[in-house]
Amino acid sequence: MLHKMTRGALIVFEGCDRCGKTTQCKKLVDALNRDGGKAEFMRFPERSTAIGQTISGYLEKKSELEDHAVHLLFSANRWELVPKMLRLLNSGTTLIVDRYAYSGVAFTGAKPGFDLQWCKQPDVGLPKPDQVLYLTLSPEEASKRAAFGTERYENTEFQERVAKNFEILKEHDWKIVNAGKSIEDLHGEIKSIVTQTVESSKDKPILKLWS
Ligand code: FDM
Repeated sequence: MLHKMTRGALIVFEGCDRCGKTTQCKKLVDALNRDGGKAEFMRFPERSTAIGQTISGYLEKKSELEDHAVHLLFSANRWELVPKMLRLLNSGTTLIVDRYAYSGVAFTGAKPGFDLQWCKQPDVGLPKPDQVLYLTLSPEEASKRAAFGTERYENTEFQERVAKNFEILKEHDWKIVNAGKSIEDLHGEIKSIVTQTVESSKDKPILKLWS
């Protein structure tokens, strides 16, 4: 008997700096693969491409770029990965993605003179996540963690403006997860949410973001 191939789910992690997004993404990919599913880790910016290398130089403060121009590069970096994302999703692989268009809007929108509506436009039509997990951390918990690094945007004042933008971008179906707990407890909570999403997305079409 022929079985219809079911698709993978598009799972996006967003949240503040140092809330443990990357650690959780990687643990989740390992757990899903161990359970017999197919899952892959992706992150944005994806620094390995030509566009990604330009972005990386900018984040490392090795180069300067005009704010609108770099915003469009971050978006282009997502669009250039869309064919790969769709290929993987349609072949049944769940994608666990560390940052996506919401970071794009929240970060650029934290710069003076930027309007969130303008910021969203270049990402309209990207594959829409089946689930966004938004990791939050209280300022007290955040201050207990390692200090900020030296990349662009890594300072308290900017991050506070970013957090406000995430609050505005947040949609009713986001899962808000308090990251102020142990790695294992957080992982357990996330895994149970994502396992349900993987199941419920199987027969649904992939929708388009913000359209
Ligand atoms: N960032 C990330 C943006 O400004 N725009 C974007 O579209 C994306 C995806 O880049 F400061 C910022 C957010 C963060 C930096 O850092 C990437 P990490 O530590 O590699 O996630």
